[in-house]
Amino acid sequence: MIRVIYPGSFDPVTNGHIDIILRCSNIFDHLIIAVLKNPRKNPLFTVEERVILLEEVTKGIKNVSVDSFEGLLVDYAKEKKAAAIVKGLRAISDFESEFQMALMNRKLNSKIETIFMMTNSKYSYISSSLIKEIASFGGCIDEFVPPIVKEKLIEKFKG
Ligand code: COD
Repeated sequence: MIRVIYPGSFDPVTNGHIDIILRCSNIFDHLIIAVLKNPRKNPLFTVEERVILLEEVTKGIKNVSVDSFEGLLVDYAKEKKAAAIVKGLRAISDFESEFQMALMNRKLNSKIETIFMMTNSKYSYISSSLIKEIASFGGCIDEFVPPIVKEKLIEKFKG
């Protein structure tokens, strides 16, 4: 049984994240999507809202579950008996920070591997921050997020 963790902020989940989730669900026995509770960040969606959105958009995928965590990712991975951490890579800029985090995570726990999934070129330019910015100015985000996420973004910016 190979269980892996896909960690992130997911503020909110985008089609780029979903593509990585779907591809991982075809390779591994079980994928845990782990939403970081980070008190130092100022997210648009609460952790609970982000978890609900992820559950909603992945409900048809049997070997995927959604959870949240705080503290060090390597400690969470150990607790969940995960074989590896999965990260998505979009560009060279992602690589630099992800490379640093992968090496640090290995230093903190030598048993945990980091696996990188190359972005789908269709989604390579999508990020949660850009989507939030576009939505905040009333731009069209249909191609970038599932309809439920679009709906929640519109609600947030109306408020
Ligand atoms: N295509 C492919 N992959 C994508 C796309 C896309 N369009 N968009 C995002 N991704 C990937 C990202 O590269 C990332 O791997 C993942 O999806 C999640 O992305 P985000 O933006 O939602 O989440 P991040 O990058 O803010 O998450 C950072 C972590 C939560 C993973 C990190 O901060 C962490 O591990 N924190 C825990 C504390 C800890 O252990 N710190 C020490 C680290 S060494």
